[in-house]
Amino acid sequence: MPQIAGTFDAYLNQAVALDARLGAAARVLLAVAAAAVEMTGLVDLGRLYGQLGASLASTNTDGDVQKELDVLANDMFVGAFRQAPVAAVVSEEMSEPLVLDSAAQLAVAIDPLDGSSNIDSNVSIGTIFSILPVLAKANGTEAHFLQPGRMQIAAGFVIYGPQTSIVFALGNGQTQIFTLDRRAGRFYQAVSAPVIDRESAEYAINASNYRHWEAPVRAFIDDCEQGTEGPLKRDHTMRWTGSLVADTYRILLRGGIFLYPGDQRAGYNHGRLRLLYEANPIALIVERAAGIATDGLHPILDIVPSAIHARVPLVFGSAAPVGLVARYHSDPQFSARAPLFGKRGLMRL
Ligand code: AFP
Repeated sequence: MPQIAGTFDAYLNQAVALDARLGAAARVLLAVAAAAVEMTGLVDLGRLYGQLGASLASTNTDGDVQKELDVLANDMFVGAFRQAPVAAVVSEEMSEPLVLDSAAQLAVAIDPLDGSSNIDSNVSIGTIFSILPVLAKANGTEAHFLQPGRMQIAAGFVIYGPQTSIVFALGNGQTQIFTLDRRAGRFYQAVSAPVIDRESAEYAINASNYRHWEAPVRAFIDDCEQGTEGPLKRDHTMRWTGSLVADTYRILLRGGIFLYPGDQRAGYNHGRLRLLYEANPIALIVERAAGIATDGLHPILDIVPSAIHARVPLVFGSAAPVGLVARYHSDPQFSARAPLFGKRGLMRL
């Protein structure tokens, strides 16, 4: 008889029973889960939402116009946070922080629908969230969000794919994966405390940007491509979904390294991904699964944000390759060896 999986509520109740200070964050996680169930219903429709939504909007008594799914996702999650102890929200969809209950204890940063350009190609997309304690003394609302990611009380993401799952870490706990039983509308524990393999020969990067990368990143990818004939002495494989949550979920379950480095394109010198509501949540759940997350060299969770929408280069996953990339960045002698492999044509067989 298969073990009946524990429910999301039961996990949260147990965590709060062990540490009452997690009560407020648990309520925010319940709000995320409730909004995720609602979002699943819309994401499942894909383009049909556009048609059905338009017809619904035309019958809507408020005369609501048809909204892009990512704007709608923002409204949905902000609405859910109004029912939870949330003092303020930062969102990729809002230029400024939104104050909710100024007496509440938590500040939430969110990417309501990451990977939204993938909706039309039916690729998994997600909602990424970060829960921080408000500061006792803050010079303005933004100050609550300019804390290093190590201060997060909880963080994670919802992935809307073949399954809808919520992947998170709460308090000092290890990463957890709860999957939605659509029939019951409830989340059940699917994977408890996944451990990212220390080694991996699978990397995720948008290889079309090769010519824009800095030398250490080019050198590392060159060495991966050279497989058994190169300095890493093993063949590699590559995956790139264009969806951060999908790549993260795969790495949690089978290892790998994800790289979105800074590059020489205008506006990409700090990469594409945002520190507050993409890199920090991903870094927390990766570290709590025995992985590593850096900006190429330094731990993501130690970085003090310069602004609420600041971007950061992001390298995370299996400890060995992420550590190796840091060495390519930090060790001139080591990276000096690598350019011999990095120049197209030289040393290529
Ligand atoms: P969108 O939300 O615009 O689809 O971007 C998705 C994303 O932020 C992240 O989920 C992917 O890992 C990354 O961008 C893909 O970036 P490229 O399109 O430059 O490969």
